[in-house]
Amino acid sequence: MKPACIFDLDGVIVDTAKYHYLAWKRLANSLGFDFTEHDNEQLKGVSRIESLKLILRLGDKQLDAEEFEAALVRKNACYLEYIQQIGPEEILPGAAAFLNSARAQGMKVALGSASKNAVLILERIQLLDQFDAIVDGNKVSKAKPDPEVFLKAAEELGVAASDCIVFEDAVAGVLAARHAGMKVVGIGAANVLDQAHFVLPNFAGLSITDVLAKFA
Ligand code: B16
Ligand code: MG
Repeated sequence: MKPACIFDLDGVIVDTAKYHYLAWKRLANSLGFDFTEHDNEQLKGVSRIESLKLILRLGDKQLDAEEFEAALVRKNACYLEYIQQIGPEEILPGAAAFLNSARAQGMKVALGSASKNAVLILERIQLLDQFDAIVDGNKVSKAKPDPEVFLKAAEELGVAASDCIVFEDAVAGVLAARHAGMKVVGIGAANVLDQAHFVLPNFAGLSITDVLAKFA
């Protein structure tokens, strides 16, 4: 069977990590501690709830259940303010052309993202109609590195997990793809994403043919 592609969103298709960072920083500051860009690295691919737990640990801060829920709502409201401003110019280098190259080969394409805002972001960057299936944080109950998001994407596409190639920028996401029994291409730094089959710095100048050649 023809392989299918499953793309992570934040950090693979679009650069939204900086907006997550700004929103979490504002929340942390309002709770009385700082949150650095370095800390933010740990949140890549991590769900909203797990991200807040991690941030509170970093700030040595405890919230009761009601405050925790309110903090999640505040962070997302702030993130949405940033997201409303984005457009296709925020698509990462080469990502749209790469996606197109897979579709042009007749390959099925899915999104596999932890974000509950994925559809809104795809709308804003005008790529919503480029996916045969979209599995996001609203459709899964277990966060990456659990394989649920990618297994669901394969199921929605009607392809076997072993026929899927996942593109991921986060360690948790690479592990999720591995746990799903899929091939995985890391997008980012090779020393960080060392569990991927191979790593590309980004999609610039590449097409799906280059990736398929590596797996041949
Ligand atoms: P939201 P991905 C992930 O998206 C982000 O990398 C991560 O930083 C974020 O906390 C998570 O989505 C949840 O996002 O708050 O929008 O639901 O990389 O899996 O596409
Ligand atoms: Mg990501």
